[in-house]
Amino acid sequence: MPAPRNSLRGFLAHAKSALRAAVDSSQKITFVIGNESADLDSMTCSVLYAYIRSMAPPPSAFSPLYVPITNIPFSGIQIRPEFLALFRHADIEPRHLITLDDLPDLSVIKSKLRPENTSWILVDHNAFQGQLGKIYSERVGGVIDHHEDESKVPQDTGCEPHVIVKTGSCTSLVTEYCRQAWDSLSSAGIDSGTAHGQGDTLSDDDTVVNLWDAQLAQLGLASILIDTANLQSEDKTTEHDSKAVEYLEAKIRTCPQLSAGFNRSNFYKEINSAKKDIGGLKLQDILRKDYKQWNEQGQRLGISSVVKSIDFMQRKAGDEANTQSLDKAYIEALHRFSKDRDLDLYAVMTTSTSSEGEFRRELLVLAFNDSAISAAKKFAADAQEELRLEDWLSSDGIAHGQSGDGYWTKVWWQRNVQHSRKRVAPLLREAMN
Ligand SMILES: [Mn+2]
Repeated sequence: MPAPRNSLRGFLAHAKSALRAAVDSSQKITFVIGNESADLDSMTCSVLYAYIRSMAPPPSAFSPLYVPITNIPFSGIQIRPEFLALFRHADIEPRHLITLDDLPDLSVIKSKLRPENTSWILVDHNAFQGQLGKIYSERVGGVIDHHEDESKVPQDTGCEPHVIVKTGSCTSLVTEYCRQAWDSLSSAGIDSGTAHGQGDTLSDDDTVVNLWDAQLAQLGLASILIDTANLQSEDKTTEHDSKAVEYLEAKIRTCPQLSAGFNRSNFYKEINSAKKDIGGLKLQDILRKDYKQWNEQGQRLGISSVVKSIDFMQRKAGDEANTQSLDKAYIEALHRFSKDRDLDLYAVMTTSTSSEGEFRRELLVLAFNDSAISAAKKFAADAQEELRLEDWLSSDGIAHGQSGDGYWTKVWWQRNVQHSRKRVAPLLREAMN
C-alpha cells in the first residue's frame, strides 16, 4: 500500500516509525541514500525521491515504503547551517530527518537488517562507500547521480532508475524523474475520493496539497540553486537544472500562501549565506562538514571541501591552539583530522571570493607515507595543466612541497576554478593507482 499523501513532516515521521517496525519484524524495506558528504544536494535528493516514490510506488517495487537516509549521524546536522535554514521553509526540524543514528548499530546491523530484506537506491553517488557499502553494496537497486560513472551499479535496475548524467545538481535529475508521479499526486488531492473542480475556488484540501507541494518544491529548489549559483554558473548549469527550477517554481506558485513572499534570488541568498556561516564551528567540524573518503589500492584518501579560504582556517587553527604560528597550528589540525580517519592521503579544497569579487579555489594535498607521497607528486605533475595549479605562498612557506617527519604537503591556487571535487577526486584516485 502506498504511503498516505502527507506533508513532508508527516511523511518523515511515518517513514521513521515504519523503519523501526520493519527492523523489529524483519520486513522488506527500500532505502534512498545520498553520499557520505551529506551536502544539501544529497539530502534533498533522498528526501524528494523517497517522498514521491512512497506515495506512488511502482507495482513491482521491492517494498512500498522508501526511507530517505541522510548519510551522517544526527550530530552532523548541527554543523550544516544551510540545512537548518532550509528546514524552516519545509516546515521540518532536525529531529525529523532520518540519519545513520536511526539504523541499527553497525555491530548488529547485519542481523537486524538482513541484506536480502533491503534494497538501496543511490542518489548523488554511484558507488556505495563506507561501512554500509561493505555490507549492502550487492543490494543496490537503482541510481540517480551526476558524478563520474564508476560502473558499479548493474545496468538492469528493473522498475528503479539507472540515471547517471552530468548536471549541476543531482536534485534536478530526481525532479525530472519524479515529475509525472508528482503531478499525478498533486491532481489526486489528499485521497482519490477528494472532490475536484468545484468552480474556480480551491477546496480546503487543494490548498493543503498545494502547500505541501510548495514546501517540497522549496526543499529541492534550494539544492539546485546552491549547486548552480542561482543558475548563474555557466560551467555548472545544464538544461536539466534550469528545467527543474522552472518546474519547482511552478509548484511554489500554486500555493498563494508561500508564493506571495517568495523571491528566488532572496531565497538563494538566504540559503547560501547560511551555508557560508561557519565562523562559529570548530576547525575539525569545518573539515568534516563536507567530507568524502575512498579506498584505492589499499590506501585511504580523504577530501574536505570548505567554503572559506585557507587563510580563514589558519586563523581559526591559531585561535583554537592559542598560538601565533598559524601555519603550524593549521597543519597540526590537518594531521589530527587525518589521523582520526587513518588517511594515507588527504586533500582540502577551498572556495572563496577575493576582495575584488573574484571566485577562487585553493587546493592542499597532504601525504603521510612513501607511496602516498609518490601518488601526491604524480597527481601534481599529471593534473598541473588541467587544473592550472599555481604555487600558493604563505608566511611559513607551506607551499614549497614541505616534507616533515614522514609527510609531504603542498598548496596551490587552482586557477581552473570550474573543477570541483567531482573532477579532483578522480584525478587523485588515478594517481594512487
Ligand atoms: Mn551532488
